[in-house]
Amino acid sequence: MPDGINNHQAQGGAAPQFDAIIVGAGFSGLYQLHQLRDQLGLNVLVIEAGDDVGGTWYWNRYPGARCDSESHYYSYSFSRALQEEWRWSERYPEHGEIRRYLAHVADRFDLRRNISLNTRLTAARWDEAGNRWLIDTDTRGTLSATVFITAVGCLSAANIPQIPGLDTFKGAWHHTGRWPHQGVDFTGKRVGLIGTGSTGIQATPVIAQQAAQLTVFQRTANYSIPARNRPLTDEEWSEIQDSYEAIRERARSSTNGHPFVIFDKSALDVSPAERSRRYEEAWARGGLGFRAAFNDLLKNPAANATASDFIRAKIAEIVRDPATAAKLTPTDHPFASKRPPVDTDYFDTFNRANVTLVDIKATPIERIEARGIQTTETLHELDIIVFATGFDALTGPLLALEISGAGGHNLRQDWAAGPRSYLGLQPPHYPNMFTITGPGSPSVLTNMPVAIEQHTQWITACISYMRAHGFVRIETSEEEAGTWVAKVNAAANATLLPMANSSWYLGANVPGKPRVFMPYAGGMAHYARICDEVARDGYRGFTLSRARQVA
Ligand code: N01
Repeated sequence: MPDGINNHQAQGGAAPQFDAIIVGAGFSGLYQLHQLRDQLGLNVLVIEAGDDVGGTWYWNRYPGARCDSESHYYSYSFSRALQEEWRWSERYPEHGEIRRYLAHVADRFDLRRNISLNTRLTAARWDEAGNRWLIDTDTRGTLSATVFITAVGCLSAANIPQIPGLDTFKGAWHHTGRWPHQGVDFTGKRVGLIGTGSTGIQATPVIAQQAAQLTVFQRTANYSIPARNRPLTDEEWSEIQDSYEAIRERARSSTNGHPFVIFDKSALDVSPAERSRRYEEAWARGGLGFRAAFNDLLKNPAANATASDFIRAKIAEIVRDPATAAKLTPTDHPFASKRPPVDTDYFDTFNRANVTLVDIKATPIERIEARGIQTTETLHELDIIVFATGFDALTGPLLALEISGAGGHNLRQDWAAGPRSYLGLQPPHYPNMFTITGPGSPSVLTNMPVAIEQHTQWITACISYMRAHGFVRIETSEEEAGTWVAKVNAAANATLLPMANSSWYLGANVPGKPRVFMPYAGGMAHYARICDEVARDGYRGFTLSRARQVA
């Protein structure tokens, strides 16, 4: 049993009290715990539903699951010793390696004693009289904390489409974000995979190698850039170690939290020959850095069209059957207006004899039945269905917590028309609550650890300030949230991001979800400056109160 958890509840006593309760033991929750406990000396508890640390990576274990950010910067930067002792094995970290890294962090900083595993938060309620949060859990009764911090990730609520007849399917089915820990054996099986986002694009080539037959059901064709994954050599690793501080600094001062050097010219300001040379080089290097080939790919439609056309031409080159190549070619949105996937042999996989592509815009899925998936054209007989259908992103994990705030407010109702939050850090009417990488912050538009470190450090500094000045309550207002939401919209509208109608950034992938652009697209470094200025101005936009004012 972690420190600080006692059995008052079982004995009918008051809810066990903590200075802070954090939900989630992934990248965010672990570092937030370390800071609050070891820097500020607070009594902190992390609640985690899984049976180990890892967060998003605890659940995402599907074949081919690895991060699209490169390993040496998809990691914490706060501890030089940690950075020096952990050696990543490949250019992109595979899911198991990320879990081993996070387990190492938990052990190294002795975090486990303040983490309650196998514990699910069932509701969180603001107690006005006590000026505290009451946190209901499934295994430990009700706990109480002055500060409530959500570290639940942005992509953790699985989106499983309501396709009629799924319950009648005689085979097995799995969502990639809830993958069985023991793995799934595809040997000799007829597999159907629905979804061609980053996940489906990673899983398709790996499943194709094992399955007897793979049928990929595609709703929207996607752009994808080769990842060019490979083992990191000792020489590369020592170069990374030598320049680590500069790499970290570049990532922190960038738009997306990646240490890319963005070429300082428009795609339209160079000759066609140079443009094509640069795209070829970026394609050969591989990875999300393709977006840095020019400085206006996400701002100028004509510039973007040159990148989109380049990738379309690559698809036509790689995929031998012209009809399949045509189906795989995206035409309805500009490159990178949806989160761009990176892949290992994705397009080439459609040259395999055991792989079929079904365009479900042309021949939609009608239902699932005992033997497989019935489209308007035919019945695809299957043994296993894989749902690579993504997540109820950003708001889904928060709304699942059933949070009630001050004055009878309820987050589900408050966000019925879209998330409202100041800086993506706190919604109005939810005092002393902080949302790490919440909607309205750069979050999913960045390399996540950069956004996570910035948010957790800001929250730690804020709590430290409150304690130093005798404040016990911090809250924001409807007005501040409204102004910030307008900035989030304006930042998105200055880019091509809203041009993708089916993007999960807009909530468009979940039926009935309000279509609101959720992450802040104004850039990570710019956002961090705004947060710093807010703090420097005595937490402008927040109201801080001392105990007697609260009572
Ligand atoms: O999910 P997605 P994902 N019927 O929403 C389709 C991160 N990630 O899990 O485009 C049929 O992107 C849907 O079709 P459409 C990364 O940020 C990171 O792939 O909506 N199809 C789409 O093709 C990524 O962006 C890593 O028309 C349906 C697919 O399912 C995010 O997670 C690795 C459907 C879902 O694509 C989400 O990626 C993997 C339906 N009813 C993922 N509903 C890293 O490396 C949805 N689809 C860190």
